[in-house]
Formats: sequence, C-alpha cells, structure tokens
Amino acid sequence: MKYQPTPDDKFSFGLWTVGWLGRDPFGEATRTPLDPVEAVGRLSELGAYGITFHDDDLIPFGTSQAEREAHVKRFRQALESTGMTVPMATTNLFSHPVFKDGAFTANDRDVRRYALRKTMRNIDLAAELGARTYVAWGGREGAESGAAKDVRAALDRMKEAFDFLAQYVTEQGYGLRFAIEPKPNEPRGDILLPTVGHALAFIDRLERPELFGVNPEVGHEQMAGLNFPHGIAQAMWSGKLIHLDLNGQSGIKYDQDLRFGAGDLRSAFWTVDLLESGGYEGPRHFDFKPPRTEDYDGVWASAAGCMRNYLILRERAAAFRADPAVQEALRTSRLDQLARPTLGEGETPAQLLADTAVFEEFDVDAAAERGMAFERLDQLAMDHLLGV
Ligand code: XLS
Ligand code: MN
Ligand code: MN
Repeated sequence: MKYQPTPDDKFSFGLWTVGWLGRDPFGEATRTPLDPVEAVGRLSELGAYGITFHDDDLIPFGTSQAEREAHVKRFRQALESTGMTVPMATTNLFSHPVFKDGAFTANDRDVRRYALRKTMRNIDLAAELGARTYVAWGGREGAESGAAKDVRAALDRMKEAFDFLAQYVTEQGYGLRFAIEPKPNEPRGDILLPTVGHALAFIDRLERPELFGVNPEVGHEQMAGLNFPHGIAQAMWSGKLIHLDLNGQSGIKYDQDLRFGAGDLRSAFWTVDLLESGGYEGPRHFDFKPPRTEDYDGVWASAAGCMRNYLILRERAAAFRADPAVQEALRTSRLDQLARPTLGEGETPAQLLADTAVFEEFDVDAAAERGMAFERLDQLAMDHLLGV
C-alpha cells in the first residue's frame, strides 16, 4: 500500500502524544486514560518503530518501588512482543507543583537536587530499555517577571546540572546523548534556552559538549516566528541534530502540537526535504496532540496522518530534487555557486587585494541587474508539493 509506514522509516511517538487526554487550561479531559501497553500495540500496528516516554507517562508520579517494577515489566513485554524500540526517553520536570519555579534552575536548591535525582532515576531506566537519546525540555525553567530569575545564575545552575548528568552517564557507561529541547514560552512566560540558536550556544559552554545536541520541535520554533528548516539546518551544520519533534503549528500562538503536515505545510515540505537530503539518520519523532475533539478512533487517525504526511512529503521532495527542470532552475538561481568556496584554495588577503577583477574592475551595476529567478524555482516546488 502506498504511504504505508514500516519500521525502516523510523517513526516514533511520545507516549504522552496519543495518550494526551485533552485537558487544557480551559477544559477537562475529553478522553479516558490510555494504557501504555495498548499505545505500543496500536502504534506498532500503524507502522511506527519506536515509542518514547517521560518517566511519569509510564510510571505514575508517586508509585511505590514494587508497583514501578510491574509497570516496567508490562511495558517491556509489550516492546518484546511487537518489536517496538525505545529510541529516546525524557523526564517530567514540569507537572508536579514542586516544579512550579523550575527544576534545574529553580530558585530553591532542594528542588534542584530533587530534580537531578528524578532525572538520574529515569536515565537508568532509559539506558536499561536501550534508549540512545535523553531529551531535556526545561518547560518550567523560566520566569514571568524580571527580578524573579537571575538569568546568568540560572544558566550557571543549568550548566551545573547538565555537566553533572553527563558525568553520570559517562561513569555508568550508558551510550546516551542528551538532546536539549528549546521552547520560547508556555508554560512559563519566558523559558530559558528559547530557540535552537540559544541551545547551540549553551552547549558550547558545557564540559562535555560532545554528549549534547538539540531536539528542535517544529511548533516551538514557529511560536517564536522562526523558520524551522533554517533552525534544524544550523543544528545539522553544527553536528547537533540528534533528535527532533515533528508536529504542526499555525503561526505565532500557543503551542498547538497539531499533527505533522497540518499548520505550515510548505515548512513541512522543506523540513522533510532537508532531513531526507541532508543525511539525518535519527528517529522521525512525532510530538503532537490529537485535538480534544477526537475520540480514540480520531487519535489513531491523527497518529497515522503524521506518518502518512511525512511519507507523502518525502515522495514529493524526492520528485522535486529529481526533476531536470528543478535542477536547471537551481543552476539558474546559482545554488551551485553558493556551494563553491568564496576564496580560492589558500587564497590570502594580499592575493584578494591584488586581484583587480574583484573590486576595481568589477561591474557592480551588471551584477546588481541579474535576477535570482527564485520565484520560478519556488513555483516548481509548489507544483511538486501539490502533486501537479
Ligand atoms: C512540550 C514539549 C514536551 C517535550 C518533552 O511543549 O514539547 O512534550 O517534547 O518533555
Ligand atoms: Mn509542542
Ligand atoms: Mn516536544
């Protein structure tokens, strides 16, 4: 069947996505709880290869040690019987009221120490289940007012936490890397490390930067009015795109978490084009919320839609790249020139200064007159995207 996902496509879903009950700031849950074992089974039937979780998605907060083991055992059996994997796991450091002022950067030191322990505990489980990536979304690391957070001190505490956790996974010999997930706001008024760019700059200040990358989410960058494909392209360029959260968002508003392909479809097209042509090998992970209007049939339709849209866009992007008219248009728009270094090999400032063709004889007006032909190129993309 066309657009039928298989495990080779590396599609994964958060347990909290299909498991979202539809509770929002204005209304109660519209769905009944979903058993993680059923989520594993249904997603596997739909063609996904992986499932991811926050500690509290799998083991409800406050569960006793004995019950905890029973939850893990059932989940592990579901993984074994379906062949589903756990490529990533993460910590819930945002739901419980204790985290109201953050976790790694909470003003209260005892809360910060508790957050480290909660994270270490789930890192142990993640490693035990074979995860390779540990996502860190600091949803409550932020503030609503100016004096409430000393941002430079908070960044010191954030660095302290990540350096410590990196030391822990190194000592334990876990083959895990951390992926920091940026988000500009919601639930805090402003969140620290708000964009991919902020996160990349932060990683450079860590003691073991090689153990860190980013987990960009489509909607989060778009909430800040940013171009998602540009953000992940820079992460790839830095060797830091180790995971990502695919979903849909319509413009600068609350975090909509629509299914992938909904919202900004053109951005989704360029995202898939980039992932597929840029050598991204990680999971295609969906972090979406089936709208609270849906019953469970709607939930599975929404999950299937994420994967179907990805596969359709993958086909369209490949057709775009293979089209001779597109290749011609790319040359007309001089993408081949952009790929060429600006300087000759080993060319020195003195040599550039001595080359009169560069400046003294350069025909600035003629160069300024050249059209870039981007409109034709973009229309070809549009035709391919629309299947025309
Ligand atoms: C929330 C985030 C969250 C992370 C994992 O907006 O997207 O779901 O992906 O904690
Ligand atoms: Mn989101
Ligand atoms: Mn996310």
